[in-house]
Amino acid sequence: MEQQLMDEELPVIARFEVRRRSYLGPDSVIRGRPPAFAADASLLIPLLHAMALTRAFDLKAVALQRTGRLGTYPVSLGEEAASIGVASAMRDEDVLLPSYRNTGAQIWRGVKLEEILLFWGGDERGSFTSGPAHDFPVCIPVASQTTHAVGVAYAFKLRREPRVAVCMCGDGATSKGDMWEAMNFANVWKLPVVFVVANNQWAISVPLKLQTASETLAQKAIAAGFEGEQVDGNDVIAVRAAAERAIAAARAGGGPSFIEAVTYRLSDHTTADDAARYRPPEDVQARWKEEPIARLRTYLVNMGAWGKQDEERLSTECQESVEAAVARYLATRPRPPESMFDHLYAELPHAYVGQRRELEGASDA
Ligand SMILES: Cc1ncc(C[n+]2csc(CCOP(=O)(O)OP(=O)(O)O)c2C)c(N)n1
Ligand SMILES: [Mg+2]
Repeated sequence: MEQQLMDEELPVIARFEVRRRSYLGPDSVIRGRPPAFAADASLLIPLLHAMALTRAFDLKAVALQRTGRLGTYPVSLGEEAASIGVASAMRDEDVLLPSYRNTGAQIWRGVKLEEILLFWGGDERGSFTSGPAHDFPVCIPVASQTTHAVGVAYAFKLRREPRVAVCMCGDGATSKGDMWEAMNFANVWKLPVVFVVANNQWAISVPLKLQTASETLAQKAIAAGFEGEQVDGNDVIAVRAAAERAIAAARAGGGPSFIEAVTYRLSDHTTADDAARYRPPEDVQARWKEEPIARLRTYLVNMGAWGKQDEERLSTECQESVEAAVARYLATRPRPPESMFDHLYAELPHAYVGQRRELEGASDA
């Protein structure tokens, strides 16, 4: 009788690796071999601009919420590079499926600041944006956009369109069944979809180590048979490079990829949260050393491409854009109450016709 193999003598039939991409460190020094755009200030300055505008907008949105002029708002403080690095790698014809924390990506795609305010002010007209009409509205139900993205990518494949669905979500989303189902079929059907997970270490008050025992989130793609890469999510150069590569591969028929952008949520979860109740402020303070905006700014300064005057001009421009958008938002009249019946049915059922008529003229708006 043949001798039984010891467990450690069994043949290894598969091995997997997860790579990590980072170029611009917290010290603003470049390491490794970044793509050519890392040396091109004319491409980097718009990234800095968009990140600064996102931050100025967030700050103002919180002030509006605190004074009763906006609903609950999710700040993306510290995570601007993840949104903008990815959005800047997309083409107009690609489709963005954002989470609620991708304000920066929306801004990059051309959504107006007042439209974002309308959305968070509870006005659905904020989902009808000046950005590409095919982009999806902000997704609040965690991970549900992952399955939508697979549907979008399936349509691209069916129609033979060289377009890519770019789906953004958080670390918490990787624990949802939807995400697994989406990733599974994305690769069974070799669809042009890129899953980007901003791993900001928290899902409201749940820290990453209680979320998953996985060493990385990127490896979750491996079970579905495709590549997962981890990237320094506060290094906008690395995020953009990773997204460019994944999007190009998807467009060329290479199927899905997964990018885990490691970052840190410097703010409360939303304006309805008080993170000081579950994480020490000193921990958050320590993370400020890694935030993405100062990192890129110092790099540009060291390149001789950015100075004090540029910074002052940028700050004034951001301030002015935000203030002007807030004025337009506040001047937008609410929709009349009877509009709640619109867009629900192709033909309004009889029972509602009377109710709609009753409300007409009842509003002083
Ligand atoms: C399906 C679903 N369950 C629960 C919630 C409530 N909820 C809102 S945000 C959130 C945490 C999400 O964390 P993560 O995916 O890491 O994204 P982050 O907020 O950190 O960007 C939860 C549980 C929700 N919006 N949708
Ligand atoms: Mg999170």
